[in-house]
Amino acid sequence: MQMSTELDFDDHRHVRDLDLKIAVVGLGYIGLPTAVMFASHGHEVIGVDVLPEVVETLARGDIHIEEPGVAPVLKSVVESGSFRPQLLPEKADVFILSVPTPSNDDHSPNLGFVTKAAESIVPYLEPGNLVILESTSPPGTTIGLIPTLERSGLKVGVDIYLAHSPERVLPGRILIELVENDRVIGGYTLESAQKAADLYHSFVQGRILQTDATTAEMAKLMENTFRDVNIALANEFSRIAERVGIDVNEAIRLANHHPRVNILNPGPGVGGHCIAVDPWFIVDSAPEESTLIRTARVVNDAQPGYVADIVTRIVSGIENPTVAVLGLAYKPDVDDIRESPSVEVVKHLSRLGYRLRLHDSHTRSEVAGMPVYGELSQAVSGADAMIILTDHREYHRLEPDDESLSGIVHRILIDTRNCVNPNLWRDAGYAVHRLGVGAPFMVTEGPDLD
Ligand code: SAJ
Repeated sequence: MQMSTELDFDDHRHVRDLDLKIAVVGLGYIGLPTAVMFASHGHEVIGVDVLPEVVETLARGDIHIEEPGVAPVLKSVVESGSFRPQLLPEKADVFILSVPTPSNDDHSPNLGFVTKAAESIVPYLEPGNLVILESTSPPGTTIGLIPTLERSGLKVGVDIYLAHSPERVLPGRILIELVENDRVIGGYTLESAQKAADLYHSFVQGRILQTDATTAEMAKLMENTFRDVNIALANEFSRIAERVGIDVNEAIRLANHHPRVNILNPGPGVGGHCIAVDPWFIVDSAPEESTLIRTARVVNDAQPGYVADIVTRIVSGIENPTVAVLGLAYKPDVDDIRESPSVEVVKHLSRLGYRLRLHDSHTRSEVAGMPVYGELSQAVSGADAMIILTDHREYHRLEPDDESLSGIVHRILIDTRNCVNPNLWRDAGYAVHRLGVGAPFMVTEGPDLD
């Protein structure tokens, strides 16, 4: 079906009076905030999760994820009875599937959770129901659910409505972005798209953009692929900068003054469950056409090893060096260390035989069998070098004479996130090495003509 019209609503109709019963299947980082959002906007919401401990925690009004702002809303919707977590679905007007779509080891998409979620709602489907897939999915996944849904005896597009509405919110800002971001809705039919658009108007204040389901799937994948390719370009520029002897950060800052250029930032790699995964869904769908996308993935995946090589060069003169690793989360100011490039760097350094002391005040997990210290002084004490891998706000604010750094043995700082002011640290006696900076990049004195 071709639906090229982009219908958007100038009047943000808030259809609180719809008062629907909505079952949200999958109560993770996206499903839970979405469910409580609907529950706090006039709908009756059933939250479904296969994990009993998640259901029990939520039923008490407690939360199992860290995401600003969600806990108080959850508490109030549990208390008011508009949100009910449970293990199995039940009859409802709308079913929203919000389950993970991970990659297999060979990077092929693993749609097992989506299939199971779709199967789980089949016994409860009734004429007039709307089914929405929110999980980020390879092109064709939504319409691929039709045979499963039709096991209910109902015809999709005739008896029930089907749409894809990819989430596109940023962890750490989910509640804000659910409301403010524009939302793409892909319908199997025009009517399906319209029904889903009406529903999301309950809380979305951004524009609602309608299209067909497969285009919506691709639009979401293209957003994250755009970012991945752009970060790969920045990482490649940083290697080139080291070779030609310039500061890549300075060059990027200058290039971005061009009104149509926006280069992203180099770093130790790309983490999270989205940007490093989604491009592979496109590669899997069209391998021969995806050479650039595949290459970008390879460049970004190689970055932790590249950073480990830099460390090796820098500490090579020190016997049995101990390296303090600053920042393990996959991005600044979050606690999430899954798929984190910092963890990959730690594994590389550990394989190379270095003694490591890890710091991250946002997470208390173990990494590669090593404790993660919450106090910086614990990690730095006795270290021969420090490396910043995640640009948590606290590292930006760190000063070389900070009490927590007094236990460092050799004053060596490696900054992979353009986090510190190098002159400040050099003045304090530190040897500062920055990713993407080849020395020397500026002649500060005139040539000696004697
Ligand atoms: N990174 C860089 N350099 C940069 C920007 C990011 O190295 O210039 C790294 C980060 O350190 C991190 C990784 O990329 O390791 C990804 O972080 P991110 O903040 O760019 O994105 P995510 O994965 O937290 O969330 C993305 C978002 N997508 C886009 O910005 C296009 C979000 O809106 C999506 O909802 C989310 O993926 C998703 O669920 O798909």
